[in-house]
Amino acid sequence: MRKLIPILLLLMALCGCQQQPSLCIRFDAPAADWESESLPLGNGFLGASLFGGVSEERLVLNEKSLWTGGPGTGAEAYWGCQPEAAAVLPAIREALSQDDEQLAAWLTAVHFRSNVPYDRGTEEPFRFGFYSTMGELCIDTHLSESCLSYSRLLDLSSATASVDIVQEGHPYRRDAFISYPDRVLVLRFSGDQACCVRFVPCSIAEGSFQADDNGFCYSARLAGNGLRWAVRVSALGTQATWTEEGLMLEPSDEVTLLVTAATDYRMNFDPDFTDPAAYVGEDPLALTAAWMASAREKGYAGLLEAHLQDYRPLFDKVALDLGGKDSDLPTPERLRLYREGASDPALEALYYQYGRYLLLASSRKGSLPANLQGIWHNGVDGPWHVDYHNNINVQMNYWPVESANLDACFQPFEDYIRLLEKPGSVTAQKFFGARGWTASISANPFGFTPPMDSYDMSWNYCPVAGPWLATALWERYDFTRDTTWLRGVYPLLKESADFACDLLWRGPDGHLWAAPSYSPEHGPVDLGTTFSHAVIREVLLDASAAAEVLGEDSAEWQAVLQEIAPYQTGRYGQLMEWSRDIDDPADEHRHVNHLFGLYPGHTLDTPELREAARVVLEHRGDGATGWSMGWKLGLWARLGDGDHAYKLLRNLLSEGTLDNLWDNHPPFQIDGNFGGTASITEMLVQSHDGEIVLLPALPSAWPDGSVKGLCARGGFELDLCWKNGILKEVTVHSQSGAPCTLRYGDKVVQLDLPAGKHKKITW
Ligand code: FUC
Repeated sequence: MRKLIPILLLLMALCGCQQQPSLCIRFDAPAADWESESLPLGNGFLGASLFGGVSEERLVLNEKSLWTGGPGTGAEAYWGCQPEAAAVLPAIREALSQDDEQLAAWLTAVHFRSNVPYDRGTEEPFRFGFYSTMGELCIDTHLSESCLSYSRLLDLSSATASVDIVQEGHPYRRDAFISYPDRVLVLRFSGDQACCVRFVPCSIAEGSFQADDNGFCYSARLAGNGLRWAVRVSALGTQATWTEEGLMLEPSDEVTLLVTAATDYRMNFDPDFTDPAAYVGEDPLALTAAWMASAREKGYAGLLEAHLQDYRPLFDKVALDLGGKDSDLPTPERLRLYREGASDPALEALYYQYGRYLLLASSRKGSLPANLQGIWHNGVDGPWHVDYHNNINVQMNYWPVESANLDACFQPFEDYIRLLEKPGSVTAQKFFGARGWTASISANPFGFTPPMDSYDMSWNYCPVAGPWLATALWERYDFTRDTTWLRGVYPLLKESADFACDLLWRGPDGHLWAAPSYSPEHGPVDLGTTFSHAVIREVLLDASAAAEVLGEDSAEWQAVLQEIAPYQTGRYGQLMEWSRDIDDPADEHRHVNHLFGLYPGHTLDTPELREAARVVLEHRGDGATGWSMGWKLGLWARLGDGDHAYKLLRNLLSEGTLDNLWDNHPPFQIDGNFGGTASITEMLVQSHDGEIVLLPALPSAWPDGSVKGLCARGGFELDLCWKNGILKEVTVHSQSGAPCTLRYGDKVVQLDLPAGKHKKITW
């Protein structure tokens, strides 16, 4: 075997399959700024951002359910906030059919709003609520600020962070990780450095400290909704004494701090709308105590082993090599050179894997889904209350979940949809007189689904938000072919399709229109925006496909699909955003929702429609917010234009990315990271049109490379290897046993692989 290794390496190099570069985000100084320089760790529930200070280590701590607001602030007022707007729909539709957009817009703005404001300053208690940081963990050390060498890094392959400091000839090291199986943050100090540990709670906490087993516990209650939460800190490897100044540690060569945290929030899929305690669950003191006792028992080595056993198999499912060399340079320096035009495909691969890392760290079974900042937040409240935005953001968070082989992260998204279903059925009924359920733009963990109290339709009116969410359910099935699971989620999809049908209205021309509708955050109120129709098409196709798999009836949806107003091309050759040809070619608005049918949907499927979509992309330009660039990257990939997609990737990394590689809206908003990862996947493999297309948008910047473990619809995993821009080899692993068609350029191969088998094809 030994003799074979050099030959194997040579063969791999010849075929462009080099070894995966090491995947680290590196800094050569402590973080001076949380947003751009801290390093994120997480297990879906608990998040921490590490600063790596020399004389004082600092970590911002988050627990994803630490939310103000909800029915605990006054159940009656919270749930009884939706007017019977449906009665006004005929008048709005009549106005639209008379081309009286002004009246239609006025009636919609006045009636399609709840009485819940989005602006925190306008009511007390604030019912919608916001996500808040728990506080900061600060560890004083014996070290002085001057050091001989310093390195701080986040290793994506092990989900561990480390800090290495050399001072006066002595090495000091810190290692940190957050374990999903043990629900604990582990922070080890090697070399005698840590001396005092303090927890500084966020300013809205009302709580108290108590000494605990070699540590302390802070337990608190939020004013307003009464949410209870607790943080426990405990030291291993030294004697620790709780004092008023903090937890004092005896000198020791190795100290491990353990942190557990929880709130009493519980997801409730069937809430009683009159119960202020509808979302109240287990006692956080008991939970954190149990996790802590077990973590202390396991010790550092046992916790690390369990963490790696959990994390590594999930992360290692995908390996990506886009060529180029890994670099020891600090990441900000690499980014600086990149912004100046340097080629760094290894940085692009790192960015890709970072999106996978971040989803694994912010979305694991049992937790709420990744929010606008994933799980990481620094402060009381934050941009858009760090909530769940249903008109692109939360969906984009989950775009890479199947294609980039992250199925372990999906469950929170399914749970989120379930959280919205029952309250969303009230919204569907009251606002639209419709069956089924839906949501609006902003949501919270307490099932908030109506539009906000605002006359500004631009951000609070989006009735197809629910159907857009529901399309993720079919996507998961289509990738996994897990029919038992599909049976369980089918009611959510069916009810969403029913809602979509009821949202439509037969217009004067005989077609069905989503009247009134709105192009997200862009307007104006319209007879039927392209976006709304595209989402409705998608959910009806998805529900029909699911019905076929399960032997259910889909006749109504099939009939409606035939009658929706068709896509229209306007005077510039553009795909029209509205029912009227009012698009402005100079408009560079960040939302490109009317291209939903190109990506993530799949109904812009003729050469003419794709050309019309291309015109829109040309008009909108290659800039905008982080998430917008992440989306455009995927849209260009779907058009098969690898070089233009690559241009968007460069823009995203250069202009929409912070030094710690977090996506920058600005401010930090995580969706662009996930959109970036999903869209890079689209450059390498696509499977939305019934075939698996290999390297559909390979840019000339990546002549040689390889990828292992990308997923395709139908239940397949793919390993690819290319050289000089040409596919050399593909291995197809079948999980479902379904037949598949592989396409590379004009060449097509049909495969009929039994489940569990794989086949390698040399192209
Ligand atoms: C949508 C976007 C904004 C921002 C916000 C959180 O409203 O239009 O750009 O991303 O979500």
